Amino acid sequence: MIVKTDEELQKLEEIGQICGRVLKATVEHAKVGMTTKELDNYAGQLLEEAGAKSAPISEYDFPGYTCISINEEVAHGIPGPRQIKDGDIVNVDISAVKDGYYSDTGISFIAGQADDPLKQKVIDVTALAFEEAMKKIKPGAKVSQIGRAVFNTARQNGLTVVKNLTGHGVGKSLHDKPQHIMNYYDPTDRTILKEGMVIAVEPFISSKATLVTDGKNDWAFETKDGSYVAQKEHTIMVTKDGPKLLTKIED
Ligand code: M2C
Ligand code: CO
Ligand code: CO
Repeated sequence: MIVKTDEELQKLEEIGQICGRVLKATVEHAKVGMTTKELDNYAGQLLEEAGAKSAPISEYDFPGYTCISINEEVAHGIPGPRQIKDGDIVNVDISAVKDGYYSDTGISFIAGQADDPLKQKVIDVTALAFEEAMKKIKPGAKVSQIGRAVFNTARQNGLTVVKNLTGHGVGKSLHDKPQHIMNYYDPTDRTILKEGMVIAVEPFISSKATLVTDGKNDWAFETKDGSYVAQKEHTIMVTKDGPKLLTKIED
């Protein structure tokens, strides 16, 4: 969506901060030995207390309040009986709606002690790729510059991007226009960022994989090569002064 009024911005800020706070609390609550459904119930409770509804449920009838993906599951992991283990790469992705306005945010982290330094590197480079993408965001810039920045950051650090998972517009629906914000340079995408445009930027960076495939159920996207993948996602609004991160929680 493109924000036109102060009321719209205020509603987006409200749901953005709810998603950001729920993500932070859920990550802090995650412990080795907990099941992903226990973690999801915790997030679902916080969303309800904030007066928000899970977007995956309201938009897609997804079987969970949130998406929780572990290791080979890269995205759309269904919360369930799987226990979080020491050294797992866990991704929590929170998207929710309140008063008709949507927001989306996610992060990957290592549960307990990492057994391989490459896992933390993939997470750190994902954060760096996100920051490099933010530097490209201003009215008049091409959307394709986001993907270029993400891809170059991954490549310069000896890592890959997962090419078939993308960012997207957000606001009046979870997956709004522009439909896809690539994590690589797509010269055919001539979409221009406009003032007030609301988008979810979400790099997926891997130690090796360039694609995900359908996984163990109707939802999960997975890798089959044992590689590590991390995601970082914020909902942002394009302003004259650069990106305004609606889901970021200032500490
Ligand atoms: O938009 C995402 O970040 C998720 C969608 C949840 S709906 C089940 N919040 C996403 C992740 C991966 C692929 C596409 N979209
Ligand atoms: Co998203
Ligand atoms: Co998301």
